[in-house]
Amino acid sequence: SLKVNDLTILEVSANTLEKVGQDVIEGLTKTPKSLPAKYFYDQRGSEIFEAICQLPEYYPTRTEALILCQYAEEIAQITGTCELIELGSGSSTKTRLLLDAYQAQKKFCKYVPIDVSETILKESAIQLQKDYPALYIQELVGTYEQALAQFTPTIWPARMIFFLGSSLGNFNPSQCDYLLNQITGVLEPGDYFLLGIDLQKPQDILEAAYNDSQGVTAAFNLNMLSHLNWRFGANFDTHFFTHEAIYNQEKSQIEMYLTCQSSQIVHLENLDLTVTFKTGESMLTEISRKFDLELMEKDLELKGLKTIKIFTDPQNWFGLILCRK
Ligand code: AVJ
Repeated sequence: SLKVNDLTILEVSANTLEKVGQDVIEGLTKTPKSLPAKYFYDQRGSEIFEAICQLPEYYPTRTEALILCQYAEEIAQITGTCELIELGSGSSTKTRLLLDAYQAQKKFCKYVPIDVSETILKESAIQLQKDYPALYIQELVGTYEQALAQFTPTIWPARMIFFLGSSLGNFNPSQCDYLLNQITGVLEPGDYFLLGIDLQKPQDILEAAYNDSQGVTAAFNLNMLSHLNWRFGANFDTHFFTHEAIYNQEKSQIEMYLTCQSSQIVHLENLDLTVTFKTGESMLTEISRKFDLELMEKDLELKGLKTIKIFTDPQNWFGLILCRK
């Protein structure tokens, strides 16, 4: 752990559970090719994501913020003073709605933001500490899996893990099971879990949200290749790839692809890997599942998480589930 501007930054060893880049090797050597969505979030990727959140077509962020705005007080009332652990905190913008509610009720909390992007995590924590002087902040750099493996029982009256923005939607059903079990494992009976999920809605609205007219989502998708270039010494030429996002009705998920427009040979020096792309070959970079609230409630119940309350917006576009172990 190191001290920066009076903030303690715990860095989870990137090597604890998987060899760095092993997932990239696996994704690029299978057919069809795919890459884990976490590689979107280097510094630039996190910045582009912030821009996505402001897009007129991208409804999830503002819809979830609206719900939080309306119900944060109630959530703070229910949980009381607690240790707040956020998975994928990014800029912590929506989190402020929760922190405001706890502060207004004089419930002094500890906040543990977790993110793979160290820069955005540090910058946000410094700004948060200025705005919430009584808040004890301890940020964690790492993947959800790495970070969750660090927790031991808390000395705080309760703990609430929260996972906003429907980032759970990036995981397929078996990965979801693994993550939800890991989350349950960090909670003691009486602790809370707050989950934000994007809900099923007409295809045209969904596809517009991932094919914005300004091309910000395309830049976000392509940036994953630039990220691999600096992190793994790769030589992807982003000019040869194009962004695609389609809604898969059967699986109720948006699928984002990078499609190669001419045949390519790409070398990833640090991974000792060479891969070839055929003309027109598509690589899956993200799934974004659109959930059903009742099914999710049942799923959580099976994991030992009992739903206390469900919050939604008037259009039922997005849902927040508050549950207790
Ligand atoms: C942050 C993963 C929830 O799936 O909607 C936004 C990421 N990808 N536009 C999503 C994303 C393309 C976002 N999550």
